[in-house]
Amino acid sequence: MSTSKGSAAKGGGGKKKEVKKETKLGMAYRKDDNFGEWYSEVVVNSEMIEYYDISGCYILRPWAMEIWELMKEFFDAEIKKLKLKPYYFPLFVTENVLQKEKDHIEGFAPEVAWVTKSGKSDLEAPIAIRPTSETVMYPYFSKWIRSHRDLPLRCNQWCNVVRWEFSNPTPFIRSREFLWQEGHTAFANKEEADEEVLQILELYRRIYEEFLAVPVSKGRKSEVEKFAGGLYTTSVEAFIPNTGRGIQGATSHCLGQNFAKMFDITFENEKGVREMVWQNSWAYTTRSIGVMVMTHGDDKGLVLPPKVAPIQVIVISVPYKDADTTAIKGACESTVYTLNQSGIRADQDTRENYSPGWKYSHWEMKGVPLRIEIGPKDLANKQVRIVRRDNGAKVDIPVTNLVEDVKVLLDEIQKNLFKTAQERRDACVQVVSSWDEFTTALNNKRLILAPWCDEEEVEKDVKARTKGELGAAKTLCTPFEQPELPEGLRSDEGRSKASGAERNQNQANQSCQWTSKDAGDHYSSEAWEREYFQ
Ligand code: 86X
Repeated sequence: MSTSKGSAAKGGGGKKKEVKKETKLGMAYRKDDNFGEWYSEVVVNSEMIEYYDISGCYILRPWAMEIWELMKEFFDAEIKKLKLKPYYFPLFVTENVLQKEKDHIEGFAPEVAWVTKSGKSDLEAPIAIRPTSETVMYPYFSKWIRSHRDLPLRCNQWCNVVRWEFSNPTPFIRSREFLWQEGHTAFANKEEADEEVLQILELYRRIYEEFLAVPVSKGRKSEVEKFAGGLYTTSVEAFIPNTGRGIQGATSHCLGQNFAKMFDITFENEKGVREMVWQNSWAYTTRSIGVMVMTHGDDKGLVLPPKVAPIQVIVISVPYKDADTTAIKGACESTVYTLNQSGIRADQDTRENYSPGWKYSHWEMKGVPLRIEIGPKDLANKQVRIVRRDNGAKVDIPVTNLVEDVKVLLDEIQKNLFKTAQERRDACVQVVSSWDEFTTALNNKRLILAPWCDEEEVEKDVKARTKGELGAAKTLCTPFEQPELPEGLRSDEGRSKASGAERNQNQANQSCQWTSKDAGDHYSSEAWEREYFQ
């Protein structure tokens, strides 16, 4: 069992279920009773995570790393088509270079971790561990880019980064060290940069929706929530119904020419004139795994979408007394073999010291999409029994149809998980048009779609006014897909001297913005909050 290290671990009120005695398996907490404890328990019991003796650091076990690898495989193949090249830049950065970006680093400074010693002696100067790699990479962009022929420059690296967060660490969601890919690109003009921002954002949407089966909304960040070092920020935003909080899934920035100025990244154009490059940067992290766990997991544990399941089908023999165990074993083996041959990730649990019932619970806990049971009756009938993890449905299928039927089932599970998650999220959506509706919806854990003027002052006012025990309102993004706005909210009639929040209500004149309670995340909010509210 996990300790209560998880963020949402507090909150109480969770009733412990009786843990099955003979097996020591099963979940002690229910998802709807105590979401925080439930989450900690799922990630540990499914063998994704092991807690570590440094707060905010976690061991990622194969069950998590294999999911990460599957996503990585997809993403790498896609960005290769966009001519991205793999790089690896060092983990360390000198204080001097880190300070080059000082305008943006100020708010983040408390999160930077430093190495100050080797052995017993102090280093001449402390060295920072990368919290992100702009300052590590861009001095070399400046060196490598000379002429328009050197553009575009497109690099991607898969690595770890460290941000020494102080609030509520949560496995995958908010950890002090995490894995990500960071893409950094430079172009000769803004149009090419703009195009790439959206190409990458679409890949992020596909990772979430097609692989993790998590519905997300694509959109543009507000001026307050965007990366301050850039021109504009786009993101995919997910929503966790249990907490009523939106969560940033990934982000794709157009940096404009800000960094080109800071790091002197220029090129000579066709006419021999020096110009500054246009840059983008984009990233998604292991947080995506946590969002998937929260979205699909249930009271039996993890539920994995087939596309990211390290094992898609687990085969378990059910040898009743007096059964021909050798024949059953043989059938299990050939079932796994046949499935593997057609590219399905299947395995069998041959452990003899565990009962079939124990194995069912174990693999349910780990979220394997399909379980195949083979017993004497199945053998006699030349069939296998298949059980779905997502809805518990059981079917007997003839072995002759095995591969085809399994493929159809895996496909159905993938679609069903997405559809169910989408319905759950959509049920939380509320379109509001007044401040009263807004605060009520916020307290009801809604995902709010509100008319929004995107003025910094207004956004801060809304945050300040909603800041309380339950968590301040935080804008997620202005979705690219906009609803029809009712008459009266579209124009900017009704401007008044009212305070920010009311002004927003009156003045909202262009588009709707997703808003929910603030979850806090790796990317920005904590640091910004410190800046704005102290
Ligand atoms: C902002 C911006 C950007 C590359 C991305 O979002 C995609 C990938 N980077 C990251 N950011 C910081 O710049 C930052 C800096 C320091 Cl020093 C820090 F401690 C934390 C940070 N967090 C976010």
